[in-house]
Amino acid sequence: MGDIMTFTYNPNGLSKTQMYYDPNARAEIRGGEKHPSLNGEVLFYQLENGVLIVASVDNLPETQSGFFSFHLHEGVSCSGNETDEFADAGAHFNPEKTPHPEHAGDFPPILSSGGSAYLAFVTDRFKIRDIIGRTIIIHMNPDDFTTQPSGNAGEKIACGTITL
Ligand SMILES: [Cu+2]
Repeated sequence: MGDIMTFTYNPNGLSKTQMYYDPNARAEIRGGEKHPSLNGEVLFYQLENGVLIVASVDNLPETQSGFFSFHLHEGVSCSGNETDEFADAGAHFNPEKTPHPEHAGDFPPILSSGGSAYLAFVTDRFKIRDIIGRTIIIHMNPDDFTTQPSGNAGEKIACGTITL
């Protein structure tokens, strides 16, 4: 992957990733009513052996652990209702009907540093063509990777729709 990304280091930290290639898909993440300043971007790059996912998020709320569950959900809308702002994001993307955390949509958690987070990882659990229109969700709690069906992830605090 040395080919695909460069990092620029400066005294203030690591700058946002710069890619040589345009992403194949992206999702713009926006916080819900309780977290209006929360925002982020998730980029998807189709590789030969999987999908490279690069996420940057700012203005995460302060929590004890600093970890937030991060999933790809099967629903195609960030709309919701009074009790769950992003209810229409639905369940985790799980075409194989496996238990959590073997869902295709199960991601590594986000770690906040002073409200900001950055992570990059590769998953071979889906192809980009399978996920266009679906939703990326950040939850309030860390994922315990055990509880069914969603790791006791808690409230959905931010959502974004994946577009080409
Ligand atoms: Cu989730």
